[in-house]
Amino acid sequence: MFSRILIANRGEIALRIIRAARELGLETVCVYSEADKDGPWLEQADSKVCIGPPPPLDSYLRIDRIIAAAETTNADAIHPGYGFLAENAEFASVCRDCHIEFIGPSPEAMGLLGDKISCRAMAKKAGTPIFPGSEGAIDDEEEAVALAESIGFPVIVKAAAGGGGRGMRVVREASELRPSIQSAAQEAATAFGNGAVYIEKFLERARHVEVQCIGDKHGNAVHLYNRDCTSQRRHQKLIEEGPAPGVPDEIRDRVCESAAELIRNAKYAGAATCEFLMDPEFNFYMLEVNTRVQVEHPVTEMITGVDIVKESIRVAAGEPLSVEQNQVSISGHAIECRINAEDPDRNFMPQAGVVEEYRIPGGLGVRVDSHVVPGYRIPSNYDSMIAKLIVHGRDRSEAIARMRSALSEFRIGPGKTTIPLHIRLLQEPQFLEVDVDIYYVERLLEQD
Ligand code: MV4
Repeated sequence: MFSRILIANRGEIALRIIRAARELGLETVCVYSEADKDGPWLEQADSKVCIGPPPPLDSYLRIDRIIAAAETTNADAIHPGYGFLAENAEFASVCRDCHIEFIGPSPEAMGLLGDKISCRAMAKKAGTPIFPGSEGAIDDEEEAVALAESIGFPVIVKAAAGGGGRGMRVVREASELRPSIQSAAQEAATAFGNGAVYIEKFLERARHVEVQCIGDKHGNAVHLYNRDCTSQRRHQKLIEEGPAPGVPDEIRDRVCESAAELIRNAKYAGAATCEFLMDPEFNFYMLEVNTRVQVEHPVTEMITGVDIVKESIRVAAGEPLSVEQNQVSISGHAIECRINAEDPDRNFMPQAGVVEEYRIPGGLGVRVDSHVVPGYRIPSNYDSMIAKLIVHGRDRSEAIARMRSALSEFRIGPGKTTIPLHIRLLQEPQFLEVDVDIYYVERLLEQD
C-alpha cells in the first residue's frame, strides 16, 4: 500500500478522497490554487502545496506543477478525482514515467475506452450492446450517406474525442449529413485536437442509465449495479438515483453484466462507469465509458455498501478487489441531489460569494458530501456545485420522502441554489412515475 497520496483536485471530492485515504491509514497532500487558499478541505490534509493562480489552466491542469508537488512531498500516488486531469491519458502517462502511481486506469486502458470509436469496437467484441452505426471513423462521406440510409434517419454524428454532449449533430435527413459531418469534424479538431467522427442511429426518447464498475490489476472486474441519471439540464446532471427505477431485474442484470464484461475485456483497473441509453421497451445501448470516479458515486455506495474511493486506491496499489460479484447486492434505494450555487430563475446564473448561512440536514439515511462551512467564499473560477445531498431509504418512495425532508431542512444563503428546483422536481408526477426521458427537465423548465 502507498504511504502518502497527492490529491490533484479541490472541493468536495478532495475532501471525499482525504476521508478514504485516512481510513486506509495514508497521509494526504492537497495541491490548491490561490483562489482556494482558504479551502476548508485543506485543513483536513496532512500537507498542502500551492500550484498557481485561480484559472484551472494555470493550476489544477498544470501537469508539471502537480508532478513537482508530488515529488517534493514524496507522494507515492496521485488521485485525480473527477474533471480537471482525471481522464487525461497524457497525465497518467507522465505519472508512470515519474514512478508515481496514477489512481485510475493505465493510459492504455484510458485510451481504448476514452476514444468513443475504439470504445464501440471494444464493446462489440465484449458483447455489450451498441447502437447501429459506423465501424471506425468516417473517412468517406459517400459511404457515410449510404450507411445512414441503411440505418435509417435520424442519425447522430459524434466526435471520437467528444463526450458530455460536445461535438454532436443530430441529422434528420440525407441532405444534412455531409454538412453535419464537416462541422462536427471541424469543431472536434479545434476543441480536442482530434477530428475523427462517427455516426449512430439516434434514439429520440430515452432514459440515461449507467453502470458502476470497478476492476483490479489481477483481471477481476465487478459491477456495482446501476443508476438512473435522466434528470439533467444541458448535460449537467441534477438528480441521480440507484438502482435505476422501473427496470425489470432481468434487464438490470443484463445491462450490468454486459458493462462488467466490457471492463474485464479492457483489462481495466480502477473505477469506471458505462453509460447507456434505454428506450421505453428497455432496449439498451452503450454510449461511452467514463474512466474516473463520478460525482454520483455515493448513490452506489449507499445501496451496495462498497466504498468506491477506498477501493480505487486499493486496486491502484495492486491489491485485489475486496469483493467478488456474488458478494455485491442491492439494499434499498438511494437518491442524490446536486446542490449548485446557481439561480434556476435566472438561467442558472452562478452565485459566487460568501455563504453566510449554512446548515446541513441529518438523520437516518442522510449523507452530505460538501466542502462548505459557514463563511466559505465560493470562488467564481470553478464548478458551482457546493454540496451533494444523498439519501438512502428502504425503497424509492421512502428515499423520495427522506430527500424532500432533507432538502427542506437545508439552509444555504444568501446566494440562490438549486434546492427549490429539487423540491419541485421531486413532486413532479413524471419523476414519481418514472415517466421520464433525457429532455423532460428542460421541457418542464421551458414551460415557466
Ligand atoms: C445519443 C443520444 C441519442 N442517440 N446517442 C449526449 C452526451 C453523450 N454522452 C451522448 N449523448 C447522447 N447520445 C444516440 N445514438 C442522445 C444523447 C443525449 C444525452 C444522453 C445522455 C444524457 C443526456 C443527453 C442529453 C442530450 C442528448
